[in-house]
Amino acid sequence: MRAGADDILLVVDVQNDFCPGGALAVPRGDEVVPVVNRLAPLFPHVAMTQDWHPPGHLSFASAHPGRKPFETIDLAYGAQTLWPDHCVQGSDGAAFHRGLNLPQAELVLRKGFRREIDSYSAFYENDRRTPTGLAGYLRERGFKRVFLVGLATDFCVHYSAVDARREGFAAVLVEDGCRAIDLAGSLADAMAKMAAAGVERMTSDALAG
Ligand code: VGL
Ligand code: ZN
Repeated sequence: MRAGADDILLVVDVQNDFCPGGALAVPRGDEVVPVVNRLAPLFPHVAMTQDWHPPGHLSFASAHPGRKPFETIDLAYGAQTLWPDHCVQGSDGAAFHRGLNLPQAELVLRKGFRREIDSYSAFYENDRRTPTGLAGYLRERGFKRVFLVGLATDFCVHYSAVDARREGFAAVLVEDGCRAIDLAGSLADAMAKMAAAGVERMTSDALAG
C-alpha cells in the first residue's frame, strides 16, 4: 500500500509528558518515535497535534480539591477523566519528543487550550461540539484519508480517528505507531468504537511495502 496525494499522516501528541519520565507517561510511549520517523517520509503530507493546556486546566486533578488523577468527575459537558498536570503551555513536558524528526510537518494543531474543556480529539473538544478547525483545514486542502499514529491509542488517537470518520474522511490506524494508556479497559473499548466507526487498521510494514 502506498500513500497518495489525498492522504495525510496525523501524528498525535508525541510529547515528552506522554513518554516515559513524563507527567502522564504512556507505557513505552517513546517507542512510537522511530516508527513515526520511518513512516513520515512515505507521506506527501504530515500534520501534528500538540496537547496544550493552560495552568489550572479543568482536566487536571489538581484543579479539583480532594480529587486524584484517574478519577472521573462530571463537568458541564459530561464525564471527564482527571489527569496529572501535563502538557502545560510552554513547558518541557509539552514539547515534542526530541527524537521526533518531522521538519516537513505542514501543520501543528494545538488543542486543549480552553481552561474549561478538555480536547482528546484533534477535531472536536470533549463537549463533542466545539470544533478545532481541523476538518475545515483538511477539506479545504482536499485530503480524503487520514492515517493516525501517536499517543495515546485509547484517548487522543481514538477520538481523533472516530471524529475523522464523523467528518467524512477515511481513517486508518497505524497500530504499531501508537501506544495506549489502557485505563480500566479503555484500549479494548477504543478498538471496538474505532471498528464500529469504520476506522481501518494497518501496520507500518504494510505501508512501507
Ligand atoms: C491525552 C489524556 C489527556 C492523549 C491527552 O494525548 O491521549 N490523554 N490528555
Ligand atoms: Zn491533555
